[in-house]
Amino acid sequence: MKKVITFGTFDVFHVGHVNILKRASDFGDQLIVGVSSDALNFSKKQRYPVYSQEERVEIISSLRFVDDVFLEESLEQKLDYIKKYEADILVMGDDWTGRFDWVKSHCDVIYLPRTPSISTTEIIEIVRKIK
Ligand code: C2G
Repeated sequence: MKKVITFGTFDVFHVGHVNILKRASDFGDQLIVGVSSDALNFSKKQRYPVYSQEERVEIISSLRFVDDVFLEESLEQKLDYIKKYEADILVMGDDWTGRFDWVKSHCDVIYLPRTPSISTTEIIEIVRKIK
């Protein structure tokens, strides 16, 4: 039984999020997702996500290729989460390339190419312009 773990905010859920979660799930038998908390987002970006952490957890939990979801409270706790969920593989988008290589002593780390031309920031900009 191979367990895959991945992390993300998944705010204003879009097809790029679907793609990475689907591809991550193909690397093992179970996919566990750490959804970054509102407080973690605020500390990184000085703004809260559009969707609350409860809504984001509910959306991710409803996907058929996701088996377990938890709240990611801090980036530094990656290894604790990997150990707790006994993950064999960490999958992240390639905007994070190299950033989590330090957990390689405990599990495989794979960075997958992002889906081009779509992002939460871009969607927010487009919606802002619509009057
Ligand atoms: N993603 C993607 N293609 C896009 C947009 C996002 O593959 N067009 C991927 C990202 O690379 C990431 C995941 O979707 O792996 C979630 O993206 P974000 O919600 O932007 O997550 P982020 O804020 O980067 O949080 O511990 C790490 C953080 O929790 C990651």
